[in-house]
Formats: sequence, structure tokens, C-alpha cells
Amino acid sequence: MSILKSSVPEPRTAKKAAKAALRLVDADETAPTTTAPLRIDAGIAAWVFDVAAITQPDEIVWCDGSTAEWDQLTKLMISQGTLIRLNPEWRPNSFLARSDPADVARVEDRTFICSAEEIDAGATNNWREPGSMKAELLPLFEGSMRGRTMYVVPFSMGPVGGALSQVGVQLTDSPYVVVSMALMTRIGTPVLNLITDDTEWVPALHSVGFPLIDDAGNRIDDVSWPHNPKKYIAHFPETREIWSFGSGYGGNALLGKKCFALRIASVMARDEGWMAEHMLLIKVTSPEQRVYHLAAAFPSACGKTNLAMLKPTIPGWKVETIGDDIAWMRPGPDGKLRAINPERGFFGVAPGTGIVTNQTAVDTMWGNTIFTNVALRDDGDVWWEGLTPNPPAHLLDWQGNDWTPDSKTPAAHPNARFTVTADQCPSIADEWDDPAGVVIDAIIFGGRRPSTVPLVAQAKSWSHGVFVGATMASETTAAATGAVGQLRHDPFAMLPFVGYNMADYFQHWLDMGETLGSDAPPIFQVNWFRKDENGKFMWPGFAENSRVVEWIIRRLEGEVAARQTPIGGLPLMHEFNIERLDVTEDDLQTLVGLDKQAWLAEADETEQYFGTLGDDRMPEALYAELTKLRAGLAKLPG
Ligand code: OXD
Ligand code: MN
Repeated sequence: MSILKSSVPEPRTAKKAAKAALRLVDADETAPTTTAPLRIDAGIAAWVFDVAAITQPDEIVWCDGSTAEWDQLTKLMISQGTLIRLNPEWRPNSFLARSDPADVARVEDRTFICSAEEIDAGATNNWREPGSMKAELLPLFEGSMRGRTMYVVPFSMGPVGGALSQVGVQLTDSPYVVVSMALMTRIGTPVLNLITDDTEWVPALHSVGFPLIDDAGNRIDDVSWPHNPKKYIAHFPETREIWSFGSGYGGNALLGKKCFALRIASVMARDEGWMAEHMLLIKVTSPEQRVYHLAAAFPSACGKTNLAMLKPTIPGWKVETIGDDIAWMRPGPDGKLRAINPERGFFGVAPGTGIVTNQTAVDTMWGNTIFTNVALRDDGDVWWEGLTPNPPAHLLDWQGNDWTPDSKTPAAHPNARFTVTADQCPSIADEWDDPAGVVIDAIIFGGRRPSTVPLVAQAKSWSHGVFVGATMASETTAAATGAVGQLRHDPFAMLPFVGYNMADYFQHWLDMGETLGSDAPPIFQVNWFRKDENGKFMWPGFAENSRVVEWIIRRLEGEVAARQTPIGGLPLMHEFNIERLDVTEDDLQTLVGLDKQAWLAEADETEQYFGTLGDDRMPEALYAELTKLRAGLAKLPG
């Protein structure tokens, strides 16, 4: 595989860089590292060779995923000022990274889907023609790794060698990215050994775009968080490639996650009859010891990690964690939908994750954790808003400035993150890394909706469920750059993550329903974020969401009834468990009620929104669902 198009001129220093790559392949005595594996697939070697010729690193390191490699890289980053070692007494083998304030979140406006035809990227993606995108990016990558090391990171999404897993190779000049990839994916020699001539693998190229030698050959001082004001997160769905330039932030730079496991994988999934979704996965055990698996889609920073680690408040119920962000699902040999978590770790939002809201997450990060943009305590541990009810008297904030509870700015950045492996999670389910996945019993869609959407409703059918997913909206959060708190459509919580035309994605969901037939799991909609007229949340959320999970499971079992309405099946008041809860019957009535006028307005808004997605590809079935919704609402009194 070559990233060079014949029209692109050979870079001046190509020969030197090519020699550097070959040195490793041939492993001669001058090789700068001993980590070069003995057997390298020729396609990978050729690609590494091509990229090195363009980016011109000083050195190439083939990552083996060992503890020694982790230790070496973390020490290197401490010496470079990128990482601060936390007090090992509180947080062994854990580190704090402070990013540049201009590189703290996903950059959706700089994220591109580069399909040959614009229509295939659709109305919701930024589109570029692949050739012109590469032509625009190549000059930026040219020499972008000068003075740096280029790391070769073979990675597996899903258990290594698993039937539902996929492999990729990331090239990066960021050691922070390497150690983060080591926590978030399975990396190293076992993955490289899987790749032979006929293995499909995704080349994922990343550079922070901050060379240490300029065009004239002068040295440039390094900084603790190198990045480039020009950022591009480019995806080539037809050739299944990723090129990311200019950012070190997780969602832009850990290319196994959003770029591969969602944007590229959603295209693979469409082509191959499976689903790549922005969903958590949980195992629920009822008091009768019956086991269920649920997949739930929520937009970024809407509590997926909290739900994935839920500690039920209702007696006898148990929730175990399988994944907190991404699910790959496909029909198994028995026709039932099976899901794996393709990730190895959690890249969770720190603020709001604490001993009151998610003790399990706090316990998970006891050590071996990388924290980014949280505050540093005087005792060398970390802190962020919501970790403990009371802040320490003094901290260094996420930018390293003195901070006290009187400070006007938050101690941690609102999108500060923790990165830690899933196997450290006390609530991890035994089957979380089963290569065969788990059977999905129900699918849940949720968003941050201050009004209209009920606490829980069951979709009337698969196609109504697809309509519910397609019409999801949510208030924006700090996970992406831009304004926070604005309501926007976020279909299936996949708005920034579908690697192709959104209308085609809706059709794919409908097609999956056809394939699954009577095995298609029931679909539910939830909303923890309903507010009253004073702007106060009406539902306590967090651990109390177990009551909603209970209702969903009891529906699966046929143990509770639902009031059939045009928006789906709503709980009967007396069958919804609010025992020992500070929620009045009146509040519950609103939470599980249907406001006809609000839904009529929602239907108008939906029609408008569907119109923006391109009439020629929007599935008729979704317009039919809209018509049914309106007809049903019209029949209601009021
Ligand atoms: C994430 C996100 O990091 O959705 O998971 O932004
Ligand atoms: Mn996410």
C-alpha cells in the first residue's frame, strides 16, 4: 500500500528516511532500536517506508506493547515535561498531562469524510474529494516529524484474533498517543503477528504537526504539548484510511477510537451487514438471577460511563460493565444480535465522575491511569469538580496555575479525561472480552433533553425504534469544541461519527431490522435530563436510573404493561418503582407523560430536519413513521 499518488513529487529527503525505515526492516547493527519485530508484513513495511519518506522522522520505533516500553515512554515524557508522575502512594504508575488550551476536545469542524462522491458523505459530514484532501495534507505531513521519533503501533479493536475484531496500524510522532493507545486498544507484537498478506488492516497516520527542525534545518525547541493550529481529522472510507494532523487530543489522535471504531467501522459495517455504534454495553442480572445485556447510545459526555458502571439502588439488581463508549454488533450464527466492546479501556470525562456519582469509576482509576487536564493536588494526587463534594483548599488547575475554591474558573477543564484499562474496573463482567460477544436483549437511545422526551418509552416496532434513533437530539457538551448547552440533532448519538451519508445509515438500520426479523431486540428511549419550569432536574439520575433499567427488563419479561401512545409504550404509574425516592407522583406523571402540543411541534421540527438530510436518500419508512406519529397525536384530546 502506498500513500503517495503518482502525481505527488518525491520529497527531498526521501532517500535518507527510506534508509531509516529499511534499517529497521533489515535490523542491521546501526538500527536505533531493538524493538523491530523479526517478521514484518511487506505491505506494512512499504507503508511505513512511504510515510517516513514524507514525514522524515529521526527514528522509527516499532511498538511491542510491553511494560518496559510503557516505562521507557512515560519516563521520556516526564523528562520532556509532557507528563507529571503522580504521587505513587495515592496513584501508582499514574500520570497527569496538561494539554495546550487550544487542543482540548474533538474538532468536529475539522473532521472530514473523504468519499469520492460528496453525496456519499451526506449532509451531516464535512466532505472533501480524497485526492484533493491528500494533496492538501501532504505538504503538511512533509517533514512534520523532523527531529522526532515515529512510532509504529499495531493495534486490534476487539480481542486479538477475535472473529468480530479488526486490526489497524497507527503511525504517530506522539509518545502520549502511544501510551494512551496501549490503554485503549490491544497493541504490539501479537497484533503485528496477525497481519499477513491477506489481512485487511487500516492504516492510521497521525502527526501532531510540530517538527523540531524547520525547513532551513534549524532546531526548534519542543513544548510539553506539541500541536498545530491547523487541524485535520481526515477519513477515506473507500480505501479505509485515516490521516490525522495537528492534534494530540484523544478523540482526534487515538485513531482506533472515533476514527476507526466508529467512522471507518460504520462504513465496513454497512458494507458487511453489521453495526458500529456509539453505545455502552452492560450486563444486568435481575433478582431472579436472569441475565440480560443492553446496548445504549448516548451523545458524548451524557453519562454513558456512569450508566455502564451503575450500582443499582433497588434491591437484588446487579449491573456489570462490558463497555462504555462503542459497540460492534452483528447477527450471530443463531440469528441473534451479538455485540463486542472493541476497546480495551475507558477514556472517560473526569468532571462529574466522583464518589457520589460513580464510585466504581473512581475505584477503577486507582493506578495505571493517565489523567489529562485535571487539577493537581498539593500531595501529588489529582482532583476535579465532582470527584469529592468539597474541593481541596489549594490546587494547581489544569493549566498549572494556583487555584483555590474562590477561583472564578474551574480547576479541571470540563472535558478533562481519565484513561485506564477496562480490566481494572471492579464491575467489569467476565464476558467483557469474550471474542464471541454477548447477545443483546434491548437497545436504548438517550439524549440530554430538558423537555418533551419522557423518562422512558418503548418503541412500537423496530422501524419506530429507528425513527426514535433518527430523531434523537441533545444539548451539546464540552466533548467537542464549540458552544455548550445548545440543542442539536444527534441521530443515534452518531452525528459526529457516521462515516457516510446519514440517510443511508438510517436505511442500514432498517435493513438490519429486516435481517434480524423476529430476533431484533426491542428498542427503548430514555431521558434522564428533563427539567421543571425552574430549570431543576426532575429525575435524580445516576444510580436511580436502575429503576428505568428495571422497567425495561420487566417489559422484556412481560411483567409490566405499557400505555400505548403515538410516541411508544409509556410506564403505568403504579408499575413504575419510585419507592424511597424523592420524586412525587406529579413529577412522575410529567416524566412519563405525553405533552401533545410539544410533540406536535417536535413532529414539525423532525420534518424540517429530515428535509436537511437529502430527500433522495431518506428512507420512506421514516416519513411513514412521522405520518403515523402525527395521525396518532391528532387523535389525542387537547
Ligand atoms: C468520547 C466522545 O470521547 O464521544 O467518547 O467524545
Ligand atoms: Mn463517545
